[in-house]
Amino acid sequence: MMLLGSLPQLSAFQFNIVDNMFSLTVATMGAAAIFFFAARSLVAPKYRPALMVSGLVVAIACYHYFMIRLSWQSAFGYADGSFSPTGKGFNDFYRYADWILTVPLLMVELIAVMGLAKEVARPMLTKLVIAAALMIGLGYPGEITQDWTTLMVWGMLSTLPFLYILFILWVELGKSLATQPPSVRSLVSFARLLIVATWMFYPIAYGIRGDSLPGAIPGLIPEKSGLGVVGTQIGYAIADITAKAGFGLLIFFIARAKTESMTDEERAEQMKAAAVMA
Ligand code: RET
Repeated sequence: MMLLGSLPQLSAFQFNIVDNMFSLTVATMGAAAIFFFAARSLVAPKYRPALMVSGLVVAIACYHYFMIRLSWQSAFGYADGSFSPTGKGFNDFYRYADWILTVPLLMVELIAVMGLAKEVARPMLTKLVIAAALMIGLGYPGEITQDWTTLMVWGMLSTLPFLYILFILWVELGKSLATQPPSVRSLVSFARLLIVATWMFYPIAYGIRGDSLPGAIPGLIPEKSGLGVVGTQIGYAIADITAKAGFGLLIFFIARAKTESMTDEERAEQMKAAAVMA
């Protein structure tokens, strides 16, 4: 929760663009959830858990963005052409609660669709999940502070596990690329690239929040201009749509391509195994 009174006054445009962005995000996440759950039947049983997890990620985000939007609307009140803080604050906790659930699930999604051997997948997933929890937990105190030094210290601490995650994905998962069928190799490598590219936006959005902090970002974001708060919220929302719904779609394409490259015998065998389990 941001400290009371720390939010800047916003113009109607600034308030509405964030409010509309949250609304768009709720709709996108909800629609993506329906799609991923329904699309399970289009892929081989082996890849269905990956789609199930994609659906859960966007369903969790749909709920959280709904709550984030409600909190945004109660944090500001309209009077005389602009939106002033009501004093109720804007609850950032929803976002961190969302990440702590969804980031590990995104890792599960990626590893599940790769279909790696258990001996390779388990330790990699354990490392990724622990690092993700540390990254998010360490970032939170900086997100809610009103002090630059605190923001920078926690931000930097959180960046360490972040870099570790990028390293594991790039190097260790890179090695596993060779085990993927040639038809999906470029899709899997694109998924890895999408993670690295979209995840970079999070620390950037975190840093530009500074206009509610003394001094803000000199020459870039003036104090109390609203630019930092608005930029951070829009940045996180765009990054979340790409990292959850966009990434999930890519996982679906990979699962579909792998299903299509299976021989008829392999497919029949998996169907039989799935029927036995059901
Ligand atoms: C924080 C704090 C500042 C330093 C870093 C951060 C990284 C956050 C990331 C979040 C990713 C979230 C995703 C959610 C989608 O479901 C915590 C902002 C490095 C990378 C992918």
